[in-house]
Amino acid sequence: PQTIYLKDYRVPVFLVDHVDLRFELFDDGARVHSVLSMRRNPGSDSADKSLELNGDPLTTLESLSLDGSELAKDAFEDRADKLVIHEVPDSFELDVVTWLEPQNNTRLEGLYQSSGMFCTQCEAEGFRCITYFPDRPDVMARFRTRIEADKASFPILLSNGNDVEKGDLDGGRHFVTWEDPFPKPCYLFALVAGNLVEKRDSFHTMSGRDIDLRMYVEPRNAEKCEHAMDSLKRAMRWDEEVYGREYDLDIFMIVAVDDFNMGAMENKGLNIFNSSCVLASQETATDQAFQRIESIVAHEYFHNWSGNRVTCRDWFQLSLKEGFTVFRDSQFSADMGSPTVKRIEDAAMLRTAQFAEDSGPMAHPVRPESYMEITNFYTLTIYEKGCEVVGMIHTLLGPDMFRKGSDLYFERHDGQAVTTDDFVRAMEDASGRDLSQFRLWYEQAGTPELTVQDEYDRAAGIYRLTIDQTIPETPGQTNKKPQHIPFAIGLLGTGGESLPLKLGAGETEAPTDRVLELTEASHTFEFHDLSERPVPSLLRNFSAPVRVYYPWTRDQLMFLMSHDPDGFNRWDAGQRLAVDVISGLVGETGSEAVDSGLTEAYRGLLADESLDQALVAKMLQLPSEAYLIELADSPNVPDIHRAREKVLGHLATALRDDLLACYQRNTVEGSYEVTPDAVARRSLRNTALAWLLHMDDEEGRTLAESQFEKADNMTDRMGALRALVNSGYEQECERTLNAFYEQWKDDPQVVEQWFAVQAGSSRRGSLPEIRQLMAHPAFDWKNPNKIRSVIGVFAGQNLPAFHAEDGSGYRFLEEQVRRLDDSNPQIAARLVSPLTRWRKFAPVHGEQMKAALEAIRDKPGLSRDVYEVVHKSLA
Ligand code: HT7
Ligand code: ZN
Repeated sequence: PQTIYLKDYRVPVFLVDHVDLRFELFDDGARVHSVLSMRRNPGSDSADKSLELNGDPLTTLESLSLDGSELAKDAFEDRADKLVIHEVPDSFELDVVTWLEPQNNTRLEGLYQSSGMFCTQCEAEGFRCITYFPDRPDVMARFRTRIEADKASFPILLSNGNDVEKGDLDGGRHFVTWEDPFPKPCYLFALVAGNLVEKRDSFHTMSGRDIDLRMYVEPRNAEKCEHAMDSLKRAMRWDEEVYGREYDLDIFMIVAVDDFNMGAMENKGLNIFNSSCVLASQETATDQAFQRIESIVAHEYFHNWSGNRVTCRDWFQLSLKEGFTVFRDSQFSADMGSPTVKRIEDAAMLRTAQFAEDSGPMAHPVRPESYMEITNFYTLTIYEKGCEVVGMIHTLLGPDMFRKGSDLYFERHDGQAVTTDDFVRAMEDASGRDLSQFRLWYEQAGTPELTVQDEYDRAAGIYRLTIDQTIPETPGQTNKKPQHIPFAIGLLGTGGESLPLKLGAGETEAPTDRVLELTEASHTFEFHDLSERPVPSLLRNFSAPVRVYYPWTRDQLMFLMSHDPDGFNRWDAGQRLAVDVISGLVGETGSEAVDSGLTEAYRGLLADESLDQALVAKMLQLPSEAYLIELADSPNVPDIHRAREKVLGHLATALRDDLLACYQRNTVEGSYEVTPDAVARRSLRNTALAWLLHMDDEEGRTLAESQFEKADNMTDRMGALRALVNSGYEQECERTLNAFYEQWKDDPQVVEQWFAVQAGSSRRGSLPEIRQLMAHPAFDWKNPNKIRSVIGVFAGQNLPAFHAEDGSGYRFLEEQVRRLDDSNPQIAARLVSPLTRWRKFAPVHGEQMKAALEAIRDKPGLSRDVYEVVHKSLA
């Protein structure tokens, strides 16, 4: 496969002003008529008379005419993925007819069928599977789309924009024509045809317009739309209030489909969602799912400005829209719930998974320099690190200047396809700040490492912090330059009070919170007028996506856990303490004691009702196995698993009474609500239950069974089920799993949760059990959600089984990737990910992981998607 380089970017030679599409949808395929009004780009420097359009080998070209005359066979070349017309005038109309087979499209890109309905997925390069087109985001055109289909089977026909015409046709068929007034890249094109129910609502905008809001779902899901619709309205209001952005079309539509490669897609005016990311009812979705839906609905809606009105010049700029939009949806979720908890969740995910990506063979900058298959670059680095980069600009500029910058960005670039550099320039121009060094965050891959040393000069009353910065090598990048890092800190006195941070000797008034700006490889900061040695609170609120090394003592960590006014650092101190305790037990086989400090710290958390219960719920979660693995050198996963289980077992035994009391105290009265307090209470109860069942406590078992029976919501039902699945109560677990399945077998989203709770359990998810799940009638190789909930969860969450000493977990994944590579290469490439870090693991594991990668590499006809991941991992 060919590598595409950013340095080779050239402006398009031909532009498309208008696209007129006509889709004829049939049972055995679809015919697409496309009329493109094209003209030479005055800004291009090519004197070449030929025109190149992108296409796909699975699409058949039926006819091709230029300005009304059918082109002779020798006037063009129909290569597998390209159509080259040898000579075209400077301005012309091109008529293309293609034939596709959506019913056989298992890749789920372009036009395909899901549960009998037609739908599209065009980002990143799916439009070329529908018709020949200059499929690149800097070609923006106005689209008019006519859809024709059987009226009884497909009463609903949707596309972008406004419906301008509809009517009946012969043979029981009908049509609807849609017109989108906003020029857009073809990746934002969408079409849906199906037998769907419509849920309507409306939104009154800040300028007084009424927007028609519509959700389309399969009839069985009619009662699961309310939460998404409410989330949408909250997001629309929030974007007006916080960013001054109003919705532009008269209609905004959301469609739910079962078969979808990712979470959702922001097509102009017609967002398409994976059912699992939009449908919810209290009986079928957990609190986490409710929160995820709110944030994804908001994310896709926010793209209307950050992505659609202002889009990417090329796919190297993907983070321009994704990083900024994740930042916007994180701000939104923080405003809707608990900002500290949201920050903890984001940072935990980043430190576990994005840091791993950033130190592995697929590490790439937020603005990559090259790729083979762009779908492999929808990564945590582009999304989450990209979000952190925007967040650091927000921290450096402050909220008011940041808003001025975003206003300028939207105003300056409305209707354009631009670069991350344009975004940074708007921020600079609005604020007057120089962000030239900051741009390295977009260019250099790898997670910066900060080593912090301190000394206290009692006689002078000065506390010195020295911070050294290094950025590790990543593929293709050595000798990195220091980056511009906002480093938020505070200092605490022995009584827990926040001390003034006086950076100069003469400073009288000083804040107790400061953002230090690191720009050099090493900095020393002096804090004056300190009568005692303070305890440092470093990188408050996780102000930059970096690793911090400082030799905290366990006493300091326990102190910060209970005194730091920064909620994030309270949580972080608890995590560091637990990591230290668990790491100390890895590989030990005797009956080493677990530090009583950790037990007492947790006892304090369980008992203190004056604390923010949402924060307590987070603090009670032990560091995940994935995070412990990420922190370790040459990790032995089964050893890490055993050490963590040992600590959990010890805590559960020592804190039994506290856990029972916590369980009883946090019963949520009244009707189900997804408020931060109710979510925290359910989380606390379910954590207490999980811990009790971890040591097979009889009272815990009774509580779990009764909670499962009586629950009026999925959070509690799933909490009880998960606790039983991870306990030694095999019969009770079996009975409950069966009862659960019997009750919910007709609901695919619930069945996915049923698969996942088993596949992710080290007690229930042995390889033979995983194979049984895959042989279950509800498992479906064509449905990405089922693949993710069994194979993805096994390899990503059931770590001791995946990393079994005999290598069976790796061989299993190899087998599944090879199988999926033919039907859905995007999903296959994503599944390879856990194998890619083979070099990190102890050789006994690493060599077996490498062998699995080699076996995948050697599969005949390997897709470009999997090829790229495997070859880069083995390089
Ligand atoms: N912008 C959307 C990306 C997306 C996608 C990319 C590749 C293949 C399938 C896909 N489905 C959706 C999602 C988002 O970030 O909003
Ligand atoms: Zn997005």
